[in-house]
Amino acid sequence: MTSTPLIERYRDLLPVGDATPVVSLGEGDTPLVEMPRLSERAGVRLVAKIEGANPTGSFKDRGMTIAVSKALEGGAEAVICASTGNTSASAAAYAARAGLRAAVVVPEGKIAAGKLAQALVHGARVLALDDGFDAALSIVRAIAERHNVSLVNSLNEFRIDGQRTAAYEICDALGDAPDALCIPVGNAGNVSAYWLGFTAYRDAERSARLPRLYGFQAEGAAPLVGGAPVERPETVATAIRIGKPARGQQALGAMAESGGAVDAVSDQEILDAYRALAVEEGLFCEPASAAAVAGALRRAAAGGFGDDDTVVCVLTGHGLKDPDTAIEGSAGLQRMPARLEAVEEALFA
Ligand code: AN7
Repeated sequence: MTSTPLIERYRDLLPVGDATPVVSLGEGDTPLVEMPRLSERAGVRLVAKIEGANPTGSFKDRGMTIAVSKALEGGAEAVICASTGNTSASAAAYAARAGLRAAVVVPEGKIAAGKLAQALVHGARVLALDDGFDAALSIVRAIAERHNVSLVNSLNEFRIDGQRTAAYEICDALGDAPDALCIPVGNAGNVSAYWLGFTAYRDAERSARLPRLYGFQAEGAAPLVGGAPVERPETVATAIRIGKPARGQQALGAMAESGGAVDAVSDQEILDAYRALAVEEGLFCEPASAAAVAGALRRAAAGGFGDDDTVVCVLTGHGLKDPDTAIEGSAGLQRMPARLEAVEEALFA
């Protein structure tokens, strides 16, 4: 049997009808994995939701399956998005699957190599701007208003509807919502979607309670923490290099209503968490995703969780997305001649 599309698994909670074509690459149903070593260090149970296990390697696929299915149903000729990388990879793949054209607009030089490779290999038109994500988003919004192309950024409600399903899966796996959820925040669509998902599931009596939501931005790109747009956002976590989050107000409302908070973590904390995940837990995520774990570790150290809490960290994207960051900070290669003695000496001397 082939994988059940996300749309079919949660059809009753999604805005699809009998006439909606199902454009699926086998998204969702991602692993929920204990992090025993980091839990021990934090003094609280930390669990990872591995969104890098989605078909294009990020959580964006949950929203894209709905957004592209609805674009096809609605007769769009093409899809368009601005992106720090993952949205463009996902849009390109789902558009290819649907037989639609895709155009993606990205900040030049600030998108990780794997993501660029994905957009290109799936045949999208890739336009690289001499400016950041925020400028790209305002341009594609204007284009979508003037032409018959469907905007598939998270401003598109269908994206948010699809991304709610991650919350459903977490409740199904744990038997209820966790005590807390830690998540990276860029354009603020995903944290907003999780909150809608947790509340919808509780309202449908498929879970009993709601979690506290803790969102984490990078210090150099933290408009929601600072309370004002950031003109020149900078961070090693290029996925969340966003200065004017489109769903910022909604996300702030969601985090406050949940009893959680928004905070910023430094690039050093992000990279430390990124290495610890890889070396101590065998989990390879991209830097933006590690911001959730950096935030959880910081919050735990400050006594911000209960001893018996279960804290889910959303690892939003796969580490292979950004091979440059992985290699740069690593121990590197040890070159040597192809002789048994040389290898033996290197390993055992
Ligand atoms: C790995 O691809 O904005 O707060 O254009 O790729 O919903 O924006 C990506 C965002 C977290 C933040 N982790 O989610 C894009 C884009 C990863 C991401 C986020 C992104 P939002």
